[in-house]
Amino acid sequence: TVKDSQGNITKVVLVEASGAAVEVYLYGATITSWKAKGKERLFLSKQAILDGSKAIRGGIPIVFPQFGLGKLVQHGFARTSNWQLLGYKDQIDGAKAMFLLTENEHSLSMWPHKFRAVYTIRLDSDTLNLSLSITNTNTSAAGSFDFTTLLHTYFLTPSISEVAVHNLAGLSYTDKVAKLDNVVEKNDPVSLASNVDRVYHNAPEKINIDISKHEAVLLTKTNFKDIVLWNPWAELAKGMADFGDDEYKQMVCVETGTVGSPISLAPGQTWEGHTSIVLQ
Ligand code: TA6
Repeated sequence: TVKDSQGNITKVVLVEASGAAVEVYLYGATITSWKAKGKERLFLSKQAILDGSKAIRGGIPIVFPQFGLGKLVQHGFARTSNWQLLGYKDQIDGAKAMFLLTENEHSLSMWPHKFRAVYTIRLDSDTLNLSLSITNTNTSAAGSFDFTTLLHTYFLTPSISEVAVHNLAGLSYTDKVAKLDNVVEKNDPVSLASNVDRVYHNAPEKINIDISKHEAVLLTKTNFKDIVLWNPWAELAKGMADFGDDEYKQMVCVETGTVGSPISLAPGQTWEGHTSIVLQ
């Protein structure tokens, strides 16, 4: 654990027996690095702001309780909240860390609900397993709430031109660039050669991603319905203070979330979603 001058933990470095490692900022419970088989697998902007004043540009920000624009701040407050470290273990069969976020003055000022979010990271030699559970801890019967949620994963690639995302053909997607709904994906695999910002609805549990000519990952999801595919490309990159003008060439966001339609929880109910990234 890394502490600040007041002795508060700001970052956890989790190392697994094979040498695989993740770095997690308690700010947003944001994974900022995942090294496996000796290589960094996630993109983190060289201009990412890491002092807690803005969501971290890269790694795996947690989007909760709102994906995108809406009543709350863009992508909700989870990624800009200080989570608590519940505990961590370097286990023989994998290293594990758990983080907690509950309602607080900041969240209640935007979203009048009591909740408990528990984020579990489990690391094996070639796999990163992520679980997010959300419990409605409101007491009154009227205390149901809806939310959308997503793991905003930035994959590192040597070149965006080598990226190919499989298993999306035939899906209906919302194209946020063309501002079109119900577009049917005809390509298999999908490659990116311009600004892409799409929500693929009801995507399969297994998505094969060619990261480059020589590397691939298998992204699996349970209880996350949708896949978001995003690359800002050159124009939008220029307008992002925490993102280098050319960094769009080294990243692709392939995100697992339930964003098309909200999840509803009555008091006492829990939703849990899982995502794993396996090196191929
Ligand atoms: O990943 C999809 C998306 O919703 C894009 O529309 C883009 O806004 C991106 O998230 C990044 O959002 P941010 O608030 O982190 O700049």
